[in-house]
Amino acid sequence: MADYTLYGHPRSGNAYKTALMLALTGTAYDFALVDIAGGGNLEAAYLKVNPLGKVPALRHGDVLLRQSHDTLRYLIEQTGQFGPDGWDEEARIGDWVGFAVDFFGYGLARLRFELLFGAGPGPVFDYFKKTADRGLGIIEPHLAGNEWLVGGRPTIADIACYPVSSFLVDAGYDAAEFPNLVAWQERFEALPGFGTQLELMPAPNWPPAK
Ligand SMILES: N[C@@H](CCC(=O)N[C@@H](CS)C(=O)NCC(=O)O)C(=O)O
Repeated sequence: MADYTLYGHPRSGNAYKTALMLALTGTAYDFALVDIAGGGNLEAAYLKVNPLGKVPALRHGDVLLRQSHDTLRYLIEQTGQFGPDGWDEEARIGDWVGFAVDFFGYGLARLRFELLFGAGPGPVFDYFKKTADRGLGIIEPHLAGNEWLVGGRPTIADIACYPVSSFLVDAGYDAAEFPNLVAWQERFEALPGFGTQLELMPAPNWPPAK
């Protein structure tokens, strides 16, 4: 049994952030599948782990974390990897960790959800597309002159942003229009320990047959 247990599901971009941080830091973990697609996150057993009924959760001994970004910061402390060098970098990393929520979480992730699991194109899709477009309009030019989001090396800024960025095509975009983002994704995917959502959070019968 590993010291860490990750509760998650391969549909979840937020759980993928934690799974990537564990994998990229070489931290062994047991994976506990929470069936968010079937409502398992709202069952009593899981609500004892996370009363908010969301994934991820990360257990490490007596420590129980229920916010993906806390898991990233906690694992910096535990492993000494992917962290900032000083307060200025910490603040810039915070910008991108926030960006991952504000523009990718409420943009790309919603579009992909609508197209794959929701109502498809329509007013909800159009509403979130404005946010997704704004986000892509911020990150694409930033990556024109930067190999990594902050400080010239991979940090939790990249780990926070990569998961939902990988939904680009499923969210209805043409990857060819975002060459800097795609080049950054390729650099990220070449990091030792990288795995896909399904590799890091295996689930039988996922994705569902269409
Ligand atoms: N603030 C949380 C958000 C977690 C979250 O939204 N998780 C989603 C999956 S990406 C979830 O569990 N959704 C299931 C539900 O709300 O029913 C974090 O960053 O960890």
